[in-house]
Amino acid sequence: MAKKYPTDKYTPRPEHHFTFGLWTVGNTGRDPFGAPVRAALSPVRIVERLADLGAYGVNLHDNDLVPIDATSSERNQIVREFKSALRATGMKVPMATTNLFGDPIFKDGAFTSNDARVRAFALQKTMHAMDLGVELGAKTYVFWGGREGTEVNASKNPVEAMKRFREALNFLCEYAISNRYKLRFALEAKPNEPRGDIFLPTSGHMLALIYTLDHPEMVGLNPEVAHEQMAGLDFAHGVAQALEAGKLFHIDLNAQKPGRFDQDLRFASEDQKGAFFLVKLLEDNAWEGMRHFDSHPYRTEDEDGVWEFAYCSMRTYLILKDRAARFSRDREIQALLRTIAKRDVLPAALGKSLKFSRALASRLKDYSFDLDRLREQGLKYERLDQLTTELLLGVR
Ligand code: GCO
Ligand code: MN
Ligand code: MN
Repeated sequence: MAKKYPTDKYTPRPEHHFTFGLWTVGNTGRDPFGAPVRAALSPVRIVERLADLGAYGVNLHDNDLVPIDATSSERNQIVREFKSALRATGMKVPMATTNLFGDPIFKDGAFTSNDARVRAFALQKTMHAMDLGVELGAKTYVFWGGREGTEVNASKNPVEAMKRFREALNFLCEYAISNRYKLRFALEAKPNEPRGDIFLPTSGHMLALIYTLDHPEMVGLNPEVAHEQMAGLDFAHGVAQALEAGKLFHIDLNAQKPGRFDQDLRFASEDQKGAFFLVKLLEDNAWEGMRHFDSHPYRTEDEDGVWEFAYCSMRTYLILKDRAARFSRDREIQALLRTIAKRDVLPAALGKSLKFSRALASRLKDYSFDLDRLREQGLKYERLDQLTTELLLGVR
């Protein structure tokens, strides 16, 4: 990539903490209508190439690395080779997860399956996958319930499904605690696909569930750009709520056009303004998590295109980060923001804050507002948005 792109402030380096799933760059382009278009890449090759490009680490599902039917000696051999590639490159595995959707066993869900044997097997598989993740150094463990849903509403009791999902998470928190694993769990919501409807369809639903768990302090969120956009939501707003609640444990960066299937496009290849406000949010708040890409190269690409995709995911993030810094330095934008801040002051008669007291409540009930003035003021958001747009389009 060095030849194609200059070495500059947008050049990714390990300290930027960019990570990729093995399943992302490793995606072979198979889709419901067509066969793979690229050969599978070995995990060792992925680690080596991503390290060359400046990534910090890779994340994985158990079966991205170890096939589901591997014997224990095959498993150990694979893990040994993988660890030596990590050692040689300095790459890390900050996050691990379980594939609870690929095998036909999970066709009607894992933790919410109607079949108790499937639910038990899902726990068994997850415990082994947690052991693997911890062995590789993972600190975050993601739960994406891809098959936890229905096409046929009559087939599952949705109230019971919540209880089953909670029971599984409680079990696995206890498993982590009893093994002294320093893992934090990150729940990932998605409204549909591969199921017609998936339970806990948005980050907000997930957040509400967390506070009903036995160990809410261990559990947070892994919001994904595409998944919230599929639900028609503003991603940065959802992420901000998670951040404010101390629950943003991980993030899946990608892009999506509205009203489509889960496209898993390269980060910021669509909706650059939404991506900008996301990067600005993470950077302005000095969020310490990994900048993880959960996206796929276009099906038109050969292996070169895969590495172009990976490099440019990181490069675009850094360009947007630079734009966010520029936004903070832009005099005209900052002057407009100061006029907004100036309105954030209560009339002297009301005091400094709107925190309840009986005295404030009674003063407030008697206070007479200049309502016409409030009605008539223009807020200058047209100007603010145009300046933001010009900044993003590179003319500021
Ligand atoms: C998807 C999901 C997955 C998960 C991954 C890790 O829509 O396919 O986003 O990529 O993020 O399984 O849990
Ligand atoms: Mn994801
Ligand atoms: Mn996805």
